[in-house]
Amino acid sequence: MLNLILFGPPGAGKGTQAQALVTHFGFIHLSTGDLLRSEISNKTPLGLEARRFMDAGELVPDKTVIGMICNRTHNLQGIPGVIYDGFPRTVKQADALEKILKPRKETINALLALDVPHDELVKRLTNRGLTSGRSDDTHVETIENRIRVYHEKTSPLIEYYQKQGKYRPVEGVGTIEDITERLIETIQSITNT
Ligand code: B4P
Repeated sequence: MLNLILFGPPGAGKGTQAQALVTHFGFIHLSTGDLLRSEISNKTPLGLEARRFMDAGELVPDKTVIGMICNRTHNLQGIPGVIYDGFPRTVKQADALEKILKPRKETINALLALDVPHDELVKRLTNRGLTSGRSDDTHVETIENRIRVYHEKTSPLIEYYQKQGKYRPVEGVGTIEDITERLIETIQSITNT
């Protein structure tokens, strides 16, 4: 079973592309952002805690997110692969994911990293904020903070997976279809090696 991380700064298109890859390959899509938003709309204690961080453009604490992923992964069997979208976002989360996969004799096969310039990220998220109702897309200061947090806490994962020979950069600017095509080719090159 393939375990792929769809990686990139906020607004890089992780959620958008994950859906296209699910359609193409039949993967399961695990998005921590979607799981957290569902907890918020169900007004669970976890959602109430997470909301404070998300509204400010900060990361939700590792313990909360890791616990959520553990609950969703323990019975994943008989599928071609999993796309982790928005997880891991810290080195601690990456270490936890390895510990979850190891007893199943699995590992992360690749970090598919969408490369998108800063101004394009801000433009995409601001546009989404006009219709999504997402509080973290509404104010440009929050968007800028999310991008800052990405550079500080999440981008070190590039080196983490590069050292393991798993880093696969993918150009993230262009039409959604062109980017999907690039990702499909990259995934096929991984499965053919
Ligand atoms: P996420 O839900 O993961 O979302 P994201 O980073 O905003 O966006 P994504 O890259 O998926 O962008 P999308 O495809 O939607 O995180 C939200 C928050 O949850 C985080 O800030 C954090 O607080 C919390 N969180 C989540 N996971 C966590 C973790 N592991 N640890 C701690 N906290 C965590 O695309 C964005 C927009 O661009 C869309 O409108 C889309 O239509 C558009 N777009 C996409 N591709 C395009 C293209 N090629 N051209 C033009 N526009 C495009």
